[in-house]
Amino acid sequence: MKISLDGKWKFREVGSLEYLDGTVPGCVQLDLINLGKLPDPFYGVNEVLFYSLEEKDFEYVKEFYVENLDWQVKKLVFEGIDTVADVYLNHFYLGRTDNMFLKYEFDVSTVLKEGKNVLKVILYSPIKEAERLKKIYQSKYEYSHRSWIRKAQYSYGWDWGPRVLQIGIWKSVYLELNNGLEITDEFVKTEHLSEDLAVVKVFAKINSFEKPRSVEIEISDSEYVKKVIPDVYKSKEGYFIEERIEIENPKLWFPNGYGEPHLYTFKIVVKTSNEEATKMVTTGLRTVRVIKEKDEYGESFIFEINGKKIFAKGANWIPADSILPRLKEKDYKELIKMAKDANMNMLRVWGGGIYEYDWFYNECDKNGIMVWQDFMFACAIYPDEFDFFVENFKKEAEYQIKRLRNHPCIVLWCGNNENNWGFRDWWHIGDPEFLGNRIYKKVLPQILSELDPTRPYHISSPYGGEHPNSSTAGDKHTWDIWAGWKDYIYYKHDNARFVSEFGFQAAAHLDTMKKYIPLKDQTIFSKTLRMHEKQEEGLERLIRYMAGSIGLPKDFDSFVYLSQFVQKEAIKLAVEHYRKNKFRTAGALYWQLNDCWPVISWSSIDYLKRRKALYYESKRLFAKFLPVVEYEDGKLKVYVVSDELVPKQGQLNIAIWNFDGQKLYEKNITLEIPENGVVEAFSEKVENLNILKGEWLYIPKHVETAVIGDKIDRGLLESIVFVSLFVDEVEYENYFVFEKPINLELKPSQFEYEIKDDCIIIKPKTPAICLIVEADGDIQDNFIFARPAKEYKIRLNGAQVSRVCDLVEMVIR
Ligand code: BMA
Repeated sequence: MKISLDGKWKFREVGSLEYLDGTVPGCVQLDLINLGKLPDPFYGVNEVLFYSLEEKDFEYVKEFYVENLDWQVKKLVFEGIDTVADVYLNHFYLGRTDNMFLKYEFDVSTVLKEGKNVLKVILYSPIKEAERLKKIYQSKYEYSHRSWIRKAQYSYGWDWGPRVLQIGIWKSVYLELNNGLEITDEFVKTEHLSEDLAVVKVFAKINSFEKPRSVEIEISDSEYVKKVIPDVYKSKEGYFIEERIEIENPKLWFPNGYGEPHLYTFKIVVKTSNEEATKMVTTGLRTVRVIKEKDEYGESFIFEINGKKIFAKGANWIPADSILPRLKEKDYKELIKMAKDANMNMLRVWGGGIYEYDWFYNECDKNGIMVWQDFMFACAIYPDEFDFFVENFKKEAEYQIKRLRNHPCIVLWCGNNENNWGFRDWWHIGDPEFLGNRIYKKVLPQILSELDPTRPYHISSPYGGEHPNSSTAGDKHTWDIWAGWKDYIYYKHDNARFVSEFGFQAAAHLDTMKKYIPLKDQTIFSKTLRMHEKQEEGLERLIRYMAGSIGLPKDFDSFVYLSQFVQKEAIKLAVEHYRKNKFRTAGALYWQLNDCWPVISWSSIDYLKRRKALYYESKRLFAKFLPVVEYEDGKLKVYVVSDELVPKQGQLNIAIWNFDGQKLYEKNITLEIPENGVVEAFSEKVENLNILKGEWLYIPKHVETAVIGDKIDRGLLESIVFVSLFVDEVEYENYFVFEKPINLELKPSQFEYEIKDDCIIIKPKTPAICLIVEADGDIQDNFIFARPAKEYKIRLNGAQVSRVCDLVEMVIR
């Protein structure tokens, strides 16, 4: 039996006389906001008001009543405490917690009373605790505060996140009362998988004072039921089952875009003379491996699911709030659905956040989203030279692996984020024995070999090859572009084997920006705006890339839109290149899907789950078929990338227009598209496209030491190419211009629109590189490129349109 201790608690700062109303799950920050004692930290510069909390200690108290103590086992369970705390029940000291990622169970059989009980949790400042540890464990290395405490690293402030050091009981608390019967360590392991047969092994440990009278496993999905009576074994540690089960004609779990992510439920029921316990495991049947084979470029890094090579398409996932207990199942449902709708098949749970809530993995299981799961270490050296730290982490790893290993969505465990790259290039310490490596290279492989040998383990992200961030093997984080200020055109030179991070910043949705930035500060360089841009020289980069791509904005609104346009253009170029390079490159996960507060960041979905231009573009970029247009060696080329596992026939239309609205060229092609590959569908010299004018313009170009004029035919600067590919009656579109927008002879688009039946229908008379529909809700598509002679029908989902504008008119010319 479970007795929940969630809900109302009392809390106070240690030393204060007054108790306030608090909530569990929750945290000090959230309680103070709810009480009106502190404002919303995300508005304006309110973040700074929260800094002083991190130096303080807090006490949470709950009085509760228990009626019946007639149980043999009485446990107090904390699903999660953030982080350093002492726990007391009825003034008896139960113990200390020091890891946010652990579940804590205390035996309270001798202290729990019938009637009134008082539970007290004293939470200590994570900063002071880090100082204390530093003093005790004198080290020659300078570890930062955050490295000492097993706590979400982003909460100390990140280059997209505010500094909000959450302190509190962030997950549920309950009493677990029983007579000793419990099912633990359940693990459904696929041993063999083919079209007609799956062989799985079901493991579970049964804690019981007596030999169970009966154990049953029921395997089911909506159409299938099978019951098995497993043998029960006894060992020194207790009773357990290890049953081999065959499922004929199994339905497999497939990633998004490759079939249904089918799930089975395994229900384990155990009975003793006086008790019954049930455990449900919902899982999917699939195989996974990373193909690492030597080839002409180095060594491949290709995910293979159910025997098929999969190009990984998706993004990096960060915690969806800086105040975690605000997150609810609904948030995860919405965000994972959005990832699925954007045709993503993989998310990487990045190591500076948290092992996500169950909701996250459940939704990924259901939606076919593969998960690259980091362990929670990021961008730092960690004190694993000390056994206390390693022992603490071992418990964390054991708990989290057991908690997560039944989720078919998880396809890879990864030791950390960027630390091995850091050893080499940031801290210049080569490949040390400690500082984290003891965990990544020794502890984790060992624990995983025992607890979950079913998935590959990767030491770090990035990792592989001679250099941790190499292009010849393993995965790579491509940051010379954006972080390194390089032009985004250089994505085309990135031949990494798997790009697990690359990204470009943009402002949040305009409405989100306006909601959190006070009106008077809605200017590009206001201090407030700069507090909502967390990367050093982030705004400088935004301006640099705008200037290099399209030009500077006329006003604040234009700034928001232009930033989103540039972000989407840069990522478009990158993803097109990476996908066209399949399987030399076998994955493209952009940094980052989501936000934890309203900020200018690399995300495609902002904190309020509003879509940025990149989100809409992602749907096109990650679709099953992608037509890519390039201008190479004087030729216009169209490639078609296919993620379909069988060959297909397609109809390709290529049309070139000038910005005045004249069609200059058109061609229709029927083509055979190879399975899971790339084909060159069209190649023609520009001379044969009826677009050249024989009139030269000079565009500035960097040659050797100076920018000089580069001669280019005016026709190229006045043209825009639209491609439309039909496969199985679905249209896949793209557009292409011969130069960056800043060099083009752009003209504002002429278009009309009407609103009918909850749709907006846009009818362009002349081409547009980017039309923006301003509406007060989430509409089906936006930031569209548009050609004449086509109507663009966009579902409004009930939103009201306030205006439709052309991005070209937002630029200072
Ligand atoms: C990588 C990530 C994050 C960071 C991002 C953007 O370094 O792993 O640590 O937020 O790039 O700079």
